[in-house]
Amino acid sequence: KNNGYDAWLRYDKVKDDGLASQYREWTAEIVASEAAVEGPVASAIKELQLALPRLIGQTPKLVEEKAASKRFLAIGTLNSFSYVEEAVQGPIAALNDDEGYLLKTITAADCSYLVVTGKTERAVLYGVFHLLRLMAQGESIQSLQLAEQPKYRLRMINHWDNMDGSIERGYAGRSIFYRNNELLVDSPRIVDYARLMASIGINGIAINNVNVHRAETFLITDKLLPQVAQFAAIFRSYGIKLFLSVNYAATIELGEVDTADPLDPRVQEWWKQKAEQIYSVIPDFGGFVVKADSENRPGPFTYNRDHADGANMLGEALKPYGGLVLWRCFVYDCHQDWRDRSTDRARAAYDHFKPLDGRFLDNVILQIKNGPMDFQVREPVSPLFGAMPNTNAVMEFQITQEYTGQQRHVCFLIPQWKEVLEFDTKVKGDGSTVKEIAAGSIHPYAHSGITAVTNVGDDDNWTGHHLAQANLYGYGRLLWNPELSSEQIAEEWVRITFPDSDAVQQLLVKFLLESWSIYESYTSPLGVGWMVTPHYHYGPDIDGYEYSKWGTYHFADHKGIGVNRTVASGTGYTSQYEPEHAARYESLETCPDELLLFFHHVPYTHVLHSGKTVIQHIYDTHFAGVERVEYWIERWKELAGEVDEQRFAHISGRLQEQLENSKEWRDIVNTYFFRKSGIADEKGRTIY
Ligand code: GCW
Repeated sequence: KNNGYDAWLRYDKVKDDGLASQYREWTAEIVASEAAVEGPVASAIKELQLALPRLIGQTPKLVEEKAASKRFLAIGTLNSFSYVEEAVQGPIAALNDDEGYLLKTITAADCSYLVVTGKTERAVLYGVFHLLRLMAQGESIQSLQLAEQPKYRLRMINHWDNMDGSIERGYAGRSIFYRNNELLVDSPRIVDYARLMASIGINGIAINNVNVHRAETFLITDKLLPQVAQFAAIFRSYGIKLFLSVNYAATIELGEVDTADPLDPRVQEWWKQKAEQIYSVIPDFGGFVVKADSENRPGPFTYNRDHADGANMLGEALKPYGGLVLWRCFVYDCHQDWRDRSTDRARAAYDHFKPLDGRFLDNVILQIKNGPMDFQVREPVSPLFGAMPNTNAVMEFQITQEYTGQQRHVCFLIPQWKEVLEFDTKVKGDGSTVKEIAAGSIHPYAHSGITAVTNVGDDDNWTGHHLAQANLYGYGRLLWNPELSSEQIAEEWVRITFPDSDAVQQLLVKFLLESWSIYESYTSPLGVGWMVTPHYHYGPDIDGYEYSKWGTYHFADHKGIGVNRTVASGTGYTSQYEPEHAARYESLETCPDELLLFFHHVPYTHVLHSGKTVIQHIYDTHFAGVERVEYWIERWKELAGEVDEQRFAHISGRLQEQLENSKEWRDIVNTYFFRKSGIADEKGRTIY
């Protein structure tokens, strides 16, 4: 149990006797007429049957019609009840969403009951998970009146899993879906994974890497589709649609058509038949995720066609079935000459896609990374997001900690994502936040939402670091309700995951909330990014990418550092923002400190708004970052005995590794800039 496998679905025994007996009273009998039919309601009942014995040591009695007890739980879609309708219809009607649910205590003449209901089975499942979350946190369920619906329609997860079992940028073991080019259809983990995902409201999962290599190209063929369909069936019973990443050049790769030209009728016909074939085995198939003309993947450019041509060809094929195309905008020149100062990778997505606005079909959605570069610890928000009013969009986050410590370091990413969501793009005046754009409330998108690259693998605890589970949990919760604060999300997660100790809960919340800023402080400074070991992206290598083809440079010399992205004298990237932001980033006076080196090349002696010089800021933050890691390790040690030994030891071990690695970062970054600049640390600390 303490290997972390249950994650936030532990359902540890409720300690408070009063609450436990309250829960027992309300859940002794469960009325659920839909329990027998396979589907999300049945899954919800199963979850209750698993959870309640653990939480309160009582197995609920299932009944089909109205219960005999004076208090009971009633679970089902609105239509499944004959007797509760009036009391719930009003609040349910007020939910404009078929995923919204109601938890309501109803007092009738002869009994009181708690009803969990919604318009669809999926809504009921979400409602039951909410109820269980309340119990796991020790909240009273006596008089509930709770109606909730998700902010985002698409709440997706992307896996970068390969069929050989490896995971691109995976830091938690091997794939839970594949091994040796076979699908693990009998693995019990798949159901548990679906439970975890449904419990945080995820409704779409793409099960393979966006880099679709040869083996995965076959996922859409007779050979493998029946097995993919088995995964889809498990997902379906948890309200989740399965998506696949597809190889843009599948026609060629599979040897069926000798071109992948999107305007060639043979290619179009091939994909239409492919769609028909997929939907014949997976009737609720979600659609395709596509990485095309990106990092050496094939795409329409080969045929002098553009992204709209490519995406629409697939969109046409999926349209009759309601399928979606998630077309990624991570398109840039990955064969850049580092000597060429005019090409700016940050500009690429906007330059490629913005001119295509209005040309994409209704079931095509552009998938845009949160920053213009690549999931760095700090980046400005992508100027492409919101810039195409006539094109559906989803925001792409990265839960897997590729550039944020690879699940060896603690880096709670919810605060980062919240900053992105709260960013007011101004595309339609004040209030045009990313949060609202992704919800489709600024531009009238047909489809929108949020997706993210997940951090799970087959490690016992799914995420490598126990504390990295908080990112996965928080991701789902944030998508359901982005008004939740980072603190609320962290608190919720610790209370469910470490229910035994207040001291542990208090410490972990504080640590999690500070962890992103700690990681930022000892890694690359002031938004400049990178400085990581090439390819692996763990640990420092200041010049690792400096003379490479990847377009990721810091341009440090003996006088200064940073990338000049101004219109006045740099790459002109700032002009991709709305005028207010463009002006703010363009000017040294108004550019925020944390992004200074993303937008400007400045001397080491440049004085920040904080009052420090750039070089002193680098030294100070790097020393401070390591000190904070040391501080939290000391605090954590004080909790010995408060946490089960297994998790205590695991977390202690990872913290030690974080400390060692943060010292490498500190000393290498500080030494590098000391040697480059020749400027001594004001405080005379050790620099090598
Ligand atoms: O962040 C980069 C990663 C690649 C990844 C790519 C992408 C799947 O280093 O591993 O490839 O982004 O998002 O396509």
